[in-house]
Amino acid sequence: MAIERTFSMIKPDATQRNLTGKITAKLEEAGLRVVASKRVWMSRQQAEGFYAVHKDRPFFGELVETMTAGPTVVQVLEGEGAILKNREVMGATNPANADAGTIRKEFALSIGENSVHGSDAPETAAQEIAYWFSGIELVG
Ligand code: RTP
Ligand code: MG
Repeated sequence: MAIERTFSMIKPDATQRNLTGKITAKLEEAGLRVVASKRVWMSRQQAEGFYAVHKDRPFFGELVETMTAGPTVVQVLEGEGAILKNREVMGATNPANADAGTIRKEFALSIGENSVHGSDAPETAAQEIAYWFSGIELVG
């Protein structure tokens, strides 16, 4: 399988509970390498832009509120099949449906406060990485 890069975000519910290290350790244990990382308290405008694909969904307002409620850690992860692997380690969007051992099963509070984000396809991974990082910030 090819080496890929994917975009990952540790959401405010998790940074506020001081889970950045524990979540990053789970990503690393799965074979993903952190090639870029920074802490960002996103503005409403940044959150609305990042989640523009969801702008007509009923939960959009709540999503923007949740994502601007505290700092996030934005990361780029690299590894074999990184996009799918990250989604597997994250677990289902709703933690009630997440498999044992996944980040969301272990740490998420609810569907809105579900601790992590991960890109779902190569195209979105490229877009999301470029939204938060410039090329020189990615150190493989
Ligand atoms: P993500 O994009 O954050 O990695 O999560 P995902 O693919 O598993 O979920 P997605 O459908 O893309 O939804 C994005 C985020 O919106 C929040 N959400 N709330 N209240 C609701 O019904 C609802 N549905 C989705 C979640 O925080 C989800 O991660
Ligand atoms: Mg998504």
